[in-house]
Amino acid sequence: MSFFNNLKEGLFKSSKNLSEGISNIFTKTKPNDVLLNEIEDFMIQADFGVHVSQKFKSLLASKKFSEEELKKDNFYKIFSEEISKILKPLEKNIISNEATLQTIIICGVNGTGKTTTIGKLCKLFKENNKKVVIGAADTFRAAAIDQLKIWCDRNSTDMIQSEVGSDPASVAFKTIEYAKNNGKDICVIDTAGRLHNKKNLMEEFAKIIRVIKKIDPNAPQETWVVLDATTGQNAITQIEEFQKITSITGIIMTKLDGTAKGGILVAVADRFKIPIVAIGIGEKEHDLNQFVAEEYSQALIKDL
Ligand SMILES: Nc1nc2c(ncn2[C@@H]2O[C@H](COP(=O)(O)OP(=O)(O)OP(=O)(O)O)[C@@H](O)[C@H]2O)c(=O)[nH]1
Ligand SMILES: [Mg+2]
Repeated sequence: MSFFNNLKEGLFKSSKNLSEGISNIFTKTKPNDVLLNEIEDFMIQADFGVHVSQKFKSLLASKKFSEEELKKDNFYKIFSEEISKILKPLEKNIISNEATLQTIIICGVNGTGKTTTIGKLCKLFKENNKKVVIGAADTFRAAAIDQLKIWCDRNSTDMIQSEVGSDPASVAFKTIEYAKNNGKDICVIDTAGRLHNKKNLMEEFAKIIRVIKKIDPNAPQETWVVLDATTGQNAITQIEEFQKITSITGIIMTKLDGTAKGGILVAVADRFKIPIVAIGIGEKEHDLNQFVAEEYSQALIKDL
């Protein structure tokens, strides 16, 4: 299956909902201002956020597209081109070409898909001949460590762990130490899902960042936040809270296969201008795609 078909299939709900909704708007001829308002409302419902929706409406209004130009098929083209313009500058490669050890911390609130994403990353890194070690710094639950271990074993990837309840910062430290001593290219640290409004948990996250600098002053080279697309606009608050602790260098949005509202990625991109690394479109190990703006923009609204 081609990358594009895979993406389209993964984004099925999002694109079906968007395309159908837009299609319904275009069923009757109506004055352009009514049409534009309906498009704006629809985009807000699809989680593109107020700002992007209004901006798009103004653009359509200012360009004075003729009724002919605003026919459904042509609209799809205009729409995906504009969305792509927002997303394009934010494309970021999952695999970096840096020669030095890259430590990637994965953060995010409970259940967004952090551990699963790390599992998928293991596979991808391995396919790209990267030497990887994973740190199980979610020490709260034994199940969390076991879950990560399964993914690592499946991809013959080393994993550093400690007892349940031990200090996550110390696991992170040991993982980087191991990476340095064993010539690894990439070190990925899994962290516990934390409610972004729980102060002590956020402080603990800050501690991980502080402690790893003792072994590598430039670490973490990357801090990627994993967001669950089905939580909608709440993703905005989550980023704001994590950004108070450290600078977020990449976004991975998961569960885009399970939502009818793929617009949230565009809302987040427009608001924060944080690079987008990858998108999750399923629970299996191959369900992680490098983020490509144009393909995402097209898959979001293509005729099915
Ligand atoms: N449909 C779908 N499910 C996903 C995706 N990514 C993760 N999941 C599922 O989401 C659930 C939670 O995933 P985890 O990886 O355990 O999430 P987590 O962020 O590590 O959770 P905590 O460690 O408890 O905070 C699991 O059932 C995953 O299979 C995705 O892209 N699509
Ligand atoms: Mg987890």
